[in-house]
Amino acid sequence: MLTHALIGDEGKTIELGWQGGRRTRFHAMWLRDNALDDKTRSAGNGQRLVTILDIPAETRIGAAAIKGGALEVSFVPEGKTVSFPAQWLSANAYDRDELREPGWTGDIIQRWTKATMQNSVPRASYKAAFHGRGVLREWLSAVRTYGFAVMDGLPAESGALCKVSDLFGYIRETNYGRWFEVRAEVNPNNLAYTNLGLQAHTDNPYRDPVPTLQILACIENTVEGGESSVVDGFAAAAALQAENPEGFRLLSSCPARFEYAGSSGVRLQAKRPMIELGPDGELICIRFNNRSLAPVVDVPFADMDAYYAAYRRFAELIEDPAFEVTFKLQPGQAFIVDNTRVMHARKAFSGTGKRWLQGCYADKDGLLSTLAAIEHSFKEAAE
Ligand code: NM2
Ligand code: OGA
Ligand code: ZN
Repeated sequence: MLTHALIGDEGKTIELGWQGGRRTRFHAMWLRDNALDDKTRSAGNGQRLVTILDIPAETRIGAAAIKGGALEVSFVPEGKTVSFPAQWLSANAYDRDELREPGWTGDIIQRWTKATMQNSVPRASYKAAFHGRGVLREWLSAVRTYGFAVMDGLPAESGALCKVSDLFGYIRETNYGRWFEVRAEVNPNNLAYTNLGLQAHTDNPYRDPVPTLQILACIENTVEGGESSVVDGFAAAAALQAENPEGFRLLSSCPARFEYAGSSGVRLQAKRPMIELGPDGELICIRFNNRSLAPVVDVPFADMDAYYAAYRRFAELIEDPAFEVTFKLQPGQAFIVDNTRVMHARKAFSGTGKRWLQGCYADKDGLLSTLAAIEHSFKEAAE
């Protein structure tokens, strides 16, 4: 509920008062650019019809009034009057003064450890998710909040993992194929295709952009060992930052190098930090993979000792059982990880029995889009 609108800075800004005492300022230029009228945005698809150059640089607010739960603003020199719903203004307010520490994440992200996660692994049956939008919403929402989820009740057959990606988006095809067989091979082109244990890692850090989701589905698993585990990289990074801020700073500000050149005709290379922050310090991506780390050459000589100490400590935290959630995939089960956040590992397995997994990559933008669309439709239905 708006209580007042006060034009300031000779019309360059406006201060809005809200019931309860909150105040939020807006700029005339910002409001004009975000006008909701059908000359500014297409009524059909919501896309903006004008460019910044169509808006006069000297744009000011000439007059403003609160009218029935909306703010009405007249812009000069255009002489254009636009109405902004109060709810829209509240949802899009940018006038905040809280300072965010490097490594911050949004409220939707919840970090986890073994203690908080082992007995509450997010899980859905494929049938229930396929037939029920509510179940699918919960499952996708768990991927957004925790960075992983398990799905069971899939057919234990080749290609079943595509049913999982079909629920929300599209497979990202790579040099490994649309999907790949994960089983012990003779002359493997990747250590994943052996019976060796794999340290917790994110996949394909040598790719830019990295695949942001990975799905691993189990068709057969009668070996001894071969358990899967997942580790919240955001939780491990926060632990590193808490005990060694300088180490966190080095891993997040110096690029690492990653490379894969295990099969002929392929030389994938990327130059990215192990802990990536966005321009506003938001923690956005973990890249961690001992098999694919290339010589790191972008750390100042004077910092290399400290860089390696931080890398070691990060690895210790990632291997700390307190951060690790473990399960053994059964035929017909799959799990999905946010490959920008949650690391996955597997224990070594024996030569007797058979272990056959299939994996594929997909992308989080599509998953988040499907989730947002379901949430939007549920909200509309409730209104
Ligand atoms: N595979 C399973 O990122 C990696 O190199 C991990 C990827 C071969 C597609 C393994
Ligand atoms: C992979 C991988 C784990 C497993 O293929 O990327 O990490 O359980 N595999 O085999
Ligand atoms: Zn992997």
